[in-house]
Amino acid sequence: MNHFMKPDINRREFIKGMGIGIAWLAFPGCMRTTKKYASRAAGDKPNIIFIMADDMGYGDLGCYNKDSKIPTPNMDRLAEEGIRFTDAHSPSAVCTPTRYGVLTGRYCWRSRLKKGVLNGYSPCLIDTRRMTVASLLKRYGYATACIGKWHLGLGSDKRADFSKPLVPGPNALGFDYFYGISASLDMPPYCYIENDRVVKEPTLMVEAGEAGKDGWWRKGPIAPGFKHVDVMPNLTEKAVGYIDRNAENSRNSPFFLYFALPAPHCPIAPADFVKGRSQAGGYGDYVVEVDWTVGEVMKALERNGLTDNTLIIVTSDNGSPARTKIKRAPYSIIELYGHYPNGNLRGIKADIWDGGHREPFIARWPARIRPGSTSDELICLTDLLATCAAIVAAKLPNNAGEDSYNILPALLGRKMDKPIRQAVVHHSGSGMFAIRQGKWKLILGLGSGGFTKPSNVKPEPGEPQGQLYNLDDDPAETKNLWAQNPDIVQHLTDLLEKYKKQGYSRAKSPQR
Ligand SMILES: [Ca+2]
Repeated sequence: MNHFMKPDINRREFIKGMGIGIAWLAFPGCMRTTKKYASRAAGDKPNIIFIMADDMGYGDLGCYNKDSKIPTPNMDRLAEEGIRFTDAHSPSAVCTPTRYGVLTGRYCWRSRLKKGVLNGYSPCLIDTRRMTVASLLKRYGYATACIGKWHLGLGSDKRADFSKPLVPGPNALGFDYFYGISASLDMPPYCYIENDRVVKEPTLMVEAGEAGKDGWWRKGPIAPGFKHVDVMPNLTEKAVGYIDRNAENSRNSPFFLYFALPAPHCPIAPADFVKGRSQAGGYGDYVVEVDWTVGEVMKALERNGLTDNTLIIVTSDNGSPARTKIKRAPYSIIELYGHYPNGNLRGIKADIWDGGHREPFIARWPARIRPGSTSDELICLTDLLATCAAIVAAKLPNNAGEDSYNILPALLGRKMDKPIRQAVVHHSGSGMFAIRQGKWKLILGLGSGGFTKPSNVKPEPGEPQGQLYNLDDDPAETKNLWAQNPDIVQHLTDLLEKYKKQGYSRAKSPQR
């Protein structure tokens, strides 16, 4: 099979395309009033697929960066058929805390994890009494699945025992079905897990991948037959199989698929069929594989007639590390290939600068979202929970989604007189804070807070204690305006303190 054949636009597709246009004309009111929207949504809930790549940058996709050295035709097409956000942020610049925020609608720094990430044996981070996107949607009749990289901890022991049931895990947090891997693909144990059991026990040992090479991973237990290079195609097959199996039922009981890809995080392990497809080395080829996966999901929707009423979102959990002379990757994508994985943004994965956490964010839902649109609305991946609540016309309980805003009005292109979010809080790999409101971004510290050196700089006496940037004039964060704008520094510092102290940042106070 040629995985890169352009999909044929046949007559059926053409007529379906016409249908989308007619649907728009039939429901013009749904664009203007939330009430009308909600009443229709209650009887016609969309399937929801949330695809999150791992370490894919803002500048990797052609639709975000015309100079990208990586062909991403499927994600570009998704953007053409939906909406592309230019100012979307992951709540953290590293893996675990972003995933916590996506599923719970709450900033992870409010949990026990104040910096860094979990490992493959860590206990479950999310309190099982807490609402997740999956448990909310399940309550509203959805079938729910998590496929891919979990990285939110399994079990309650200090160190998980993979020969025993891994409880609590995704199944305890609202997912009917889980298939995937414990953590990042460079973290042992290397084995697949289905629901709460390993598919094959990791009874063998594998040495660490060679330092400085694309294929680097940590030494540790591995299941017989497990190959890193197979993981992306296997997970894609599982996700597509899930869509096929649920297609028939989805008219009565829609599905939610949280599909967390392990690529293009290291080990850089592109499948043979994508090798050489990009002009950005193995890393670029692995992004091509991400794009292939998105294309396979789109095809599965098409062949099952589910495209129109499925909301599919594609994003990433943090910025690209650009393999920029960090730890085990002593070379630079930028220097070797002239490819800028985070576009013109400053910094890389783990940093507090936008390169660490401003993400590609594409949403397609032909029944509702106007094709080919873009939005510069400031949003955060924690917004998934409140947005899903709005889609199923549910009221978010007071003890859930403390940092989640409903971005449905922005997805639907409604005219708004003020921003949806009051502000977004950013958080770096080492736990440095920043807060963004309108054009202003305040960073509570000096340095990157992440992988770019220096990470943390102690201010000299009389020097600014942090960084203040005007992103309208200076999107690359080059001119620190802290000293000139004490009022703005004070206002944003106070707002961040308020969010920390009160335990939430969304519009309405959760009552406890
Ligand atoms: Ca990541």
